[in-house]
Amino acid sequence: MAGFPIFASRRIRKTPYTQRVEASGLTAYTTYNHMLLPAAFTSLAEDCAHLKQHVQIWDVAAERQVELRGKDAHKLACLMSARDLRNAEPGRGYYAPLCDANGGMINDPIALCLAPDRFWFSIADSDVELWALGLAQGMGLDVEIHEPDVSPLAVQGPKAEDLMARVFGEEVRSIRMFRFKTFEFQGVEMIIQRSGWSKQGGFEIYMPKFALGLALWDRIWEEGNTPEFQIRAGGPNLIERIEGGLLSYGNDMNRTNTPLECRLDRFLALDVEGSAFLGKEALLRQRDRGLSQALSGLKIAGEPIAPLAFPFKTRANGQDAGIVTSAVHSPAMAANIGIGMLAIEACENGTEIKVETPQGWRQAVTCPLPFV
Ligand code: THG
Repeated sequence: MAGFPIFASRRIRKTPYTQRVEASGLTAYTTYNHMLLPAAFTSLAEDCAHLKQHVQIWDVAAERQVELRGKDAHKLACLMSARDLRNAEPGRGYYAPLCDANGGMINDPIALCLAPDRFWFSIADSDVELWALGLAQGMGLDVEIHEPDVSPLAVQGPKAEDLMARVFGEEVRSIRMFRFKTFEFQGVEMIIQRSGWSKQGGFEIYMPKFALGLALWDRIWEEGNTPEFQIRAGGPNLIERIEGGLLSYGNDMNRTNTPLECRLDRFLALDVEGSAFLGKEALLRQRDRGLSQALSGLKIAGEPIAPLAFPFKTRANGQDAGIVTSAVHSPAMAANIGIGMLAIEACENGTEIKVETPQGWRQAVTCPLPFV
């Protein structure tokens, strides 16, 4: 696969942090919600090793917020979310699969309850704002929907809490998982949540003013650029997130998949009496019928594979056995690890399949997620 440059344009939005990211050794971008998202700095493997030891600052402004506000905001949030938000509490975030009427996944955001009549969906890569606008218009709901000027900046890694306490005060330590509190930076209030798309711990700052981005970055950098913290710029890391079994919408699943196929059962309000979200009936029917495919982990034999050209084809017993949606070599596990949407028979732990990698057909064996 040749790599071709992508021309910059107004349709691929810069973030408040782009200048700093590009001055911090960025080597690869991806795009997400029509915005730049840093994908690699030194190398995936070195970025991953550093993330597990120290602390990193991540430009995740591309995790855009879709705000629902007004009389019917809660009603619309509950309709859109397959996770039960009927008793959502202000100050809490909820990992919330969103489905269409057939149970197909629209997105898998974190839903933040800001107030009883105000929600943010902190979205993965699909146009949730348009989906929400269409639903509200079609149903005649009284709700304002927009994408606010909010650009998350993540601080991730085992030293994240100590660094954040230096910048925002000891109070940040009291934030529990997925909860958030409001803090002030240069006179501007911002939400800080204990969250982030890694398993190494950390926080996300919902920075609410584009023009303040560089000052916030610089303040964190100044505090973190010491032998104690050894801060580096980073981003969601392909190796670390596959090891941890974090799913990537658009890669591991899309609207042709249901959250049951994605093994997200524990986040679904299927057995909650009175829940009435879009896709509920379809998901109940699929659960009764049984799945024909599902996400599974897998280990791929041989030399390190290139994380390119997804999806990979698979075969088992001379038949198509589904696709590998993401895969990479993990130095820590000394193995090629991946995630696949595989035929249900192949999902049984220990099933041997064949996988077509960029370096040819390889032997692979399925295993549960997460890997670590
Ligand atoms: N943070 C914020 N917004 C986001 C993401 C984020 N938007 C895009 C994307 N990431 C949304 N998708 C996910 C997917 C998984 C998780 C969070 C967001 C996640 N999952 C944990 C897991 O699966 O182990 C735990 C979920 C739970 O226990 O509730 O963290 O990262 N702001």
